[in-house]
Amino acid sequence: MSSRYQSAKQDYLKFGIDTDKVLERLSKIPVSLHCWQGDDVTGFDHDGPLTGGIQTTGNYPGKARTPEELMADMEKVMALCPGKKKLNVHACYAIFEKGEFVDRDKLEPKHFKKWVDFAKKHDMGIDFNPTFFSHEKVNNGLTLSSPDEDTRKFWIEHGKACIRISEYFALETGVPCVMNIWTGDGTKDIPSDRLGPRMRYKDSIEKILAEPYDRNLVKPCVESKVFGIGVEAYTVGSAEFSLSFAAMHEGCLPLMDNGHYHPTEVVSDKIPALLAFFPEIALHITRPIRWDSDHSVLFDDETKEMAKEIVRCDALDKVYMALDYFDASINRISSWSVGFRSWQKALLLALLTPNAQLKALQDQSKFTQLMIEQEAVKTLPFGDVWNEYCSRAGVPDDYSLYAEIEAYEKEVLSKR
Ligand code: RNT
Ligand code: ZN
Repeated sequence: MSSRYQSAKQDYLKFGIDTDKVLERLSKIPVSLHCWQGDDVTGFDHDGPLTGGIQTTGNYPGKARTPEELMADMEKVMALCPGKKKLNVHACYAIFEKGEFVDRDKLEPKHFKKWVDFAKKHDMGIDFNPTFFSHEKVNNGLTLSSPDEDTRKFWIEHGKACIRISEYFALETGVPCVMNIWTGDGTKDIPSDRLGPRMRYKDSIEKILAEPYDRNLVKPCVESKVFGIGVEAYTVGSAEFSLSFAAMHEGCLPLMDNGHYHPTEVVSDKIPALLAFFPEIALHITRPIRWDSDHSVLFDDETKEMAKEIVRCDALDKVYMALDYFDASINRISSWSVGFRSWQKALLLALLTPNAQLKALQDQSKFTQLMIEQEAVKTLPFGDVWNEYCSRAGVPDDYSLYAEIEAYEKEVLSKR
């Protein structure tokens, strides 16, 4: 234990915070690590482009091309990041036998057995996502909201298959599976009917959720969005639509992705708003720059604020936290790790904040003192506690991270 940590521990104790307890607690909070950062959201079931209004930009060398490469890269990321991980898989990452192909409406648990083995090896639960994009049956940009009944039927069947796979994940791992429904459905230009697609989307999700499943094992979510690339004028699954759907369907969670709102809106403020109504909610943690650009998460103000709200609301077991970014312009392992580590830092900072004292000042309307104390907390020796956390987890600190990533690039990525 470093002398700097010893000294930091005393500083935090003055605010009534036991850093050892905080480190212990943080190490047990699961955060979903998305498999799709490793290959630019490509997956293994198609050769076509990434669609659905999302985009990865950049072509840094070394992208994972096979399940083996992707899993090896994830293992590297996990070895570089402190904290408990959960695995987040998309349906397009189904792993087929040689020569086998199964379309998305017919996917079965067996196509994800290798992911289960991988999760078990690392003692992780699994979250899941039907993939309603990058597929020839996306019809004029529409899937679950399509006016074409065959199209809609296909995607409903895909959703149902994913419920069954989610339940399989939960049964195999012993950890509930959060299954997130997101579609990029929408139109590029001004629609002449905004209600029709939403009514069909609503009906489709209801049909998907009519698939029998154990509510304790599968946690379905609906993710909203403001707009996507090529779908600028109208998004079927808007914020109001998705939130209302979740509110009206018991057991369905709203999922907020912090890249999916107007630039002056903040998800940190929405978290306590939803917690006033929902027993559980879900998050996609990303970093938007001017749009839903999905840059790697950093230890920036809004990231800190979101973590603070979850901790302050005593909601660590009510908020399912998943990362969702894809940067292909830099070393992908680095993007992945910096993002995961940044969210760990944000949670750590939140847990090291004397929230009860600060809340009391607000409740007593002592706003002068509140401002001073909120500022004082910012310069506490957080970095020393973070370094101790990394050291206890056996992962590199921020200063040695690059060397490890560089070595992996040299030994593994550059040979692809
Ligand atoms: C897209 C949504 C969605 C996807 C993933 C790959 O804007 O954020 O969650 O990023 O499903
Ligand atoms: Zn998302």
